[in-house]
Amino acid sequence: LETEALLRKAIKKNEFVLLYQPQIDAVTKEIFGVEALIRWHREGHGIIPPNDFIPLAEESGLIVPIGKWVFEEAVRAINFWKDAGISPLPVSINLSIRQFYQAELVQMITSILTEANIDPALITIEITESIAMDATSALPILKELKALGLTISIDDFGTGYSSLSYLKKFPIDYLKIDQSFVRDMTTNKDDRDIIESIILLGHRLNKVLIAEGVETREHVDVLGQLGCDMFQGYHFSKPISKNAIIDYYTTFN
Ligand code: G
Ligand code: G
Ligand code: MN
Ligand code: NA
Repeated sequence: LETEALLRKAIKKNEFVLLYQPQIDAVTKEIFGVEALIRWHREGHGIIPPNDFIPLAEESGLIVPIGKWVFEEAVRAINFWKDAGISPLPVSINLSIRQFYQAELVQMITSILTEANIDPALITIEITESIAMDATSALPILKELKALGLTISIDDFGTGYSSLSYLKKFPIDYLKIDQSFVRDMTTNKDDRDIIESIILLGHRLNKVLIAEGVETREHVDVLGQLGCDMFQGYHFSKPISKNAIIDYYTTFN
């Protein structure tokens, strides 16, 4: 309850910060889009990573107002980049299952996009396989979001307790290859074979493949040979501020 009160205060005091990690096109090597990743700048305690407060935000339901703030801030960033004169950058936003239980998720997203005059195609929703397995609550909402023009992405692909059947039920555009497979892919043949198989499966189903945790030049080379479409990881950039995204863009595009 203590931390819950602190989270409430953090919302009021506007202590959350959104960082953006570049996603790189494997062919052009240009920035294609970004993933939004939240941080809590807690007074007197420095920067708190999401794994240390998102679970509590989910339990307490505070993920709903925090999630709303994430959308508002992401949309401000899109317009900020637009004003800076760089070509539109799609933003991927992580959604917790708890956010699918809120009645007005679609309404909330629609009104934020309409008010800011943002093309829905610039927003990608990232969900995990466990959310996809909760088909009764997630599927109708994802279909609505897809119909609005948003892009749907499966995060941490291949690591959840799930069956592959959701791949045909859900309107999925992107698969994100989990960083646990990428980490050892150059030393562990099983990991490399799993990645190769995910890419074959994904492409056969017309999905765009994004590799996470791309840390080395060797990762880039092997993933490129395997046909991966996009890269995200420290080899290119850590998550950075919306100002720094402009510097990144002007340096590399
Ligand atoms: O940035 P970092 O790698 O520390 O993120 C850790 C986890 O926190 C990731 O699994 C990510 O999905 C989650 N996360 C980051 N930002 C958000 C957010 O805005 N909303 C939700 N629900 N989860 C987030
Ligand atoms: O679970 P999700 O994929 O949403 O979270 C991604 C997490 O991975 C974020 O916390 C982000 O900071 C982190 N991350 C991003 N790139 C790399 C990387 O190249 N290596 C490692 N170890 N972590 C990364
Ligand atoms: Mn993610
Ligand atoms: Na991931």
